[in-house]
Amino acid sequence: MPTKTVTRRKSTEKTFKTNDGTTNGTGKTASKNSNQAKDGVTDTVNRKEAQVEYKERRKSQADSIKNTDPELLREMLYQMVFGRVFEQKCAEVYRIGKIGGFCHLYIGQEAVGIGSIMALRPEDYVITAYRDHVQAIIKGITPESVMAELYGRAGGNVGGKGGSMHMFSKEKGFFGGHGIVGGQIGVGTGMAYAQKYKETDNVTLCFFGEAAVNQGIFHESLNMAQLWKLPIIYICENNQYGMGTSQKRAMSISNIASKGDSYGIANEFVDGMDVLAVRDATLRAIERARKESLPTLLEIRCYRFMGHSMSDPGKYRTSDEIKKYQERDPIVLFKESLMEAKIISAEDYAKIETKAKEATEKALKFADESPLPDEKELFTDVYA
Ligand SMILES: Cc1ncc(C[n+]2csc(CCOP(=O)(O)OP(=O)(O)O)c2C)c(N)n1
Ligand SMILES: [Mg+2]
Repeated sequence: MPTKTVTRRKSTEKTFKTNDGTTNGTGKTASKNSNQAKDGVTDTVNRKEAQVEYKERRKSQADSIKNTDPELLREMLYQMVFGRVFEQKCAEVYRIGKIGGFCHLYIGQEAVGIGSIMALRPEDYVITAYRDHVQAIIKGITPESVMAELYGRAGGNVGGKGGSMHMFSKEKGFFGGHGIVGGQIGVGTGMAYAQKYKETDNVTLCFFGEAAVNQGIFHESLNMAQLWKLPIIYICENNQYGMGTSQKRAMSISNIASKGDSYGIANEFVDGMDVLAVRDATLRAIERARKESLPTLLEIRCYRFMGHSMSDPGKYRTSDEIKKYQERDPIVLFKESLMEAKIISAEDYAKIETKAKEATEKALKFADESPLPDEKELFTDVYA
């Protein structure tokens, strides 16, 4: 039988008003997709198109730069460069066996974690999946303790017993590092419930990949978050692949932001190669969460430059596709925008790179010198 799919599609994708019409905090229907991607957006290999997009991003960054503190802009660039250098080193030392087990890198996605987490206050919470090294550092866990954790040493933030996927610090409000796809969405929703129950005005950022959206926990959590009006920002990092499976092959409706409409949750599609677009969208969501105690779903479109993990042979995508996205590198884009706005010079950038390399070396030295966990730690902190 020939396949015929289109006729019912409109009705599944339309937006819905919440019961009282305003409770999603936008004052209108839930969808706020002004820059919503059309069908499939950026996943065709077309270099010319990529260059045009790059120029457009530069223009929009120039506008945001005018409204942001130059010191903060420099710090954001430093953190992005540091995240990149730190993880390039992780790949290097993994290959010589200093890091064992799973290791998922964030290279290419830095703008998402840095743009959003740097918009928070220290008392706010973050919870994420296993691609967690850079996000943990931005939330305040030291690079030394992240590297030592990767090395499985006692100086790691969970004493060397968690490893790459399980960075954690209650003091810093970073609640993992979770290996079960989607598991953190339910826990994060509970964290936001606690923030509200205790009458704080703090918020939770809950990160997950696009593959987690197909899990039941995503839908159950979003329903509860809007029903109970929880101060949570769900950040779907849509890097377009779940291990070796492209989103196109796994998801019936690729417009993830619009899935918030099913639960009356305010939602936005965001360009994840543009750190300032991420920051601006997160600030809007934070305000909604703090002032009105309402959730938001952000779909942040990005791309991972490395494999799913260090053991991924990467046969499911072409090198041309990867190159196309590397041409839109979020760090290069931001650096060029800051140079054009005269916020940094070429000399400043060279200093930023040197500082990032030195900080990475310091973390490596700390990890190398940190002892293995003591034998008596074998049965502490073990719950199952
Ligand atoms: C419940 C569950 N099913 C399957 C897996 C195996 N698995 C590990 S990562 C992954 C892909 C997840 O992709 P995505 O959520 O898009 O995150 P990304 O790796 O792209 O950051 C899968 C299927 C798992 N860890 N947990
Ligand atoms: Mg993914």
